[in-house]
Amino acid sequence: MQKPRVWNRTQIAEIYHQPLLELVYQAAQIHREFHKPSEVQVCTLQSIKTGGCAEDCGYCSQSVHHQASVERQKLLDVDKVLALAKEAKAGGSTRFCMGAAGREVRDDPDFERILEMVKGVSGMGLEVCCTLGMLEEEQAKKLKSAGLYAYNHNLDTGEKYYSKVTSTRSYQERLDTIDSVGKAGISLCCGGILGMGETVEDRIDLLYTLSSLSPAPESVPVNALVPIEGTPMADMGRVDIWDLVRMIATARICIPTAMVRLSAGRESLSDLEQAFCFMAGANSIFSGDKLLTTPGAGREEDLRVFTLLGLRPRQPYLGEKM
Ligand code: SAM
Ligand code: DTB
Ligand code: SF4
Repeated sequence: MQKPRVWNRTQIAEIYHQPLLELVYQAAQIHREFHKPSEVQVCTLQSIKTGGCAEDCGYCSQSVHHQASVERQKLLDVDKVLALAKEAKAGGSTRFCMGAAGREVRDDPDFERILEMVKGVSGMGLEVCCTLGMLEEEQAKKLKSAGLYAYNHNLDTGEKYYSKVTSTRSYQERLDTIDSVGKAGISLCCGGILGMGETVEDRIDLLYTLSSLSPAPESVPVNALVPIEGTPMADMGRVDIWDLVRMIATARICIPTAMVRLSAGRESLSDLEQAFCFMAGANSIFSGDKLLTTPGAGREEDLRVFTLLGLRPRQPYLGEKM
């Protein structure tokens, strides 16, 4: 297996702009070198605290600055979350990702409760991931001790476009949290969103930043914007499928060891479009009928696509503890 290499921005742009089929072919080759091409990791996403967020991320249904009709939900109970994780495991998921609305983690009883959730879910032999906003190194260490496997903290887009997406936090703050996650020895899940009005240059900037992170992200979610009524991005059209394929393929080539997760927006892709994304190196999905606040494709539908394309869910590799 080739060692992952370091790319400069020009090289990433050259990869991205290759003739499409050449790009997909190259990505498929790298995919086969670093991963089993028929295996897809199935993950479950669970919102553990919903809505009422003080940040103003333009795509998000959970911000108090927007008028999206999302019902607020305080932090769920530990037992409820553990029951949902058990269900997810029984349904074939090997990773359970808990998402909470909010700018940052605070040292309060809610955080203690989240630590309990992490302990419980990791005790089930599931990879446990959290996305809770900004995090200090000490908090990251506590999550690590509780058994956290990965932390999701997206850069969303390139640095230059970031202020058009969110005004209440900076790119540097995102990078600082990413740094704390790395220092605590937690693997990083970090990616972005396509279709927020950004240019190809912004996407290449994002890929360059992601591929330069050290350690490299273990997982790179590629989201296609789900336009949500009441948010400033409600009227953005659907992102071009070939842009999505190019992004996935370039991420696969430049960060070959990462799980490239075909995330939000998958539910509106046709079988053919999803097939192209898997061909281009996507090897993970969120399964089930709900993402955080928007509908998912549904487990039956996911299984149908897997059968159609000859894909199989990746087996858990973490030790069974329960
Ligand atoms: N509050 C935390 C934070 O901002 O990091 C975690 C939750 S946030 C909802 C997780 C990620 O979901 C965002 O960084 C964004 O990339 C993605 N996301 C949220 N809403 C989306 C949408 N409407 N379409 C596509 N991706 C979305
Ligand atoms: C990520 O990059 N995508 C997931 C996960 N990380 C947390 C979130 C998608 C959210 C889609 C919009 C919603 O359901 O509210
Ligand atoms: Fe809040 Fe996260 Fe939504 Fe931004 S993406 S508004 S921080 S929940």
